[in-house]
Amino acid sequence: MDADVLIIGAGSVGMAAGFYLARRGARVVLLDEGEPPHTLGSHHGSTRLTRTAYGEGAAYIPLLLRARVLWDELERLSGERLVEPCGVVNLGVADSPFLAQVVRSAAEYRLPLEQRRASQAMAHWPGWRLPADFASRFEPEAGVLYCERALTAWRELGQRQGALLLGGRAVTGLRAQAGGVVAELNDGSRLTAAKMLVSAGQRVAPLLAQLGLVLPLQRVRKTFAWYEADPGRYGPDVFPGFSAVLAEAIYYGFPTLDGAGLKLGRHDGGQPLAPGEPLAPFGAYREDREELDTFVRTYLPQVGSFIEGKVCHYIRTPDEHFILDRHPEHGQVFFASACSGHGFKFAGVLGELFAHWMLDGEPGFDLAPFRLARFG
Ligand code: PYC
Repeated sequence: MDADVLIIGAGSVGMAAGFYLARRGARVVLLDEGEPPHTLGSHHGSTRLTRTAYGEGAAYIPLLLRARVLWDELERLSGERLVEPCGVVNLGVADSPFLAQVVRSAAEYRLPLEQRRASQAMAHWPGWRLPADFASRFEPEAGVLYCERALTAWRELGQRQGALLLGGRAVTGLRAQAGGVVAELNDGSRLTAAKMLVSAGQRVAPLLAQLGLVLPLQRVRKTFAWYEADPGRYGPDVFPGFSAVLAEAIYYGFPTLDGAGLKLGRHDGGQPLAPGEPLAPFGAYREDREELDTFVRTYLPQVGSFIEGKVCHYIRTPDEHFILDRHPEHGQVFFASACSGHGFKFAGVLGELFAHWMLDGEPGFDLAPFRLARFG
């Protein structure tokens, strides 16, 4: 065998898993089509939100509590600043299901949460202009993650523990055999391993199809952009990261960090893409700029001019919950997919979880809500 564990896709979850597996003494080989961190997957764009009072559902919270511990540990181990502790405010109409779930999560897990009506929120954060029926749910212990720095930290720490990262490699064929897996690569070589984690973003569905599994995934093109913003009004000391659930759309954003400008993206919507289809550049669609500018003009009137926009993709499941599973017939094959645009904050805990699952036989968390079988 060339490795104890082969990881296909060294993006957020794959790179983290490589580190946690190598730290446990496993012989790990990671394959990636690019040289991560890169812009081909779901880990670029500088920043991601991290939140624990989770509007997406209570099933995520045990994972998020562990994730927080691991982000702090990764900062210590790497000596890099990875977390900006600016808090995150969730905005929307007061009785929206998302805000209600944030409040329930905070109550159940005793997480600090500050609740304000629209007028109170605007007095507290004068950068916002909110409709009168809006409310804010502010989680002071939440914040912003520096995503590419985190990838680099896992990569360097994993390599120091002996993990082998092979960039520029695509898998052209995949087979499960007694006691292991075989991967054929685009350079004509083959790799064998006892176990495998498939965490290759848009490639997960086509790769697992070779092992007889159908995943109900949709890839979508997404956009985000930076705008000029006064740090005195929109910097991390005075303006938290945010999610804004409107009747017609969901937006998220970040304070201006290191002078980069306020970053804004739309979470829902996007243009459907086939696996492998190139991403049209920012500005290729009229709405790329229009929907972000409209949000800024309406809700953040003191934010200045557009600076630049970028594109990325989400891989979505129909219910927008993750798929974290093990092949029902080939138990040596594990897969993590379709974090549906809200997964980066979980990368460390998922990497650790897969390391435990592959080495000890147990993931250590209840993964029933994230199993592929829920789609029938
Ligand atoms: O915080 O999970 C998040 C998020 C959603 C979209 C972008 N970030």
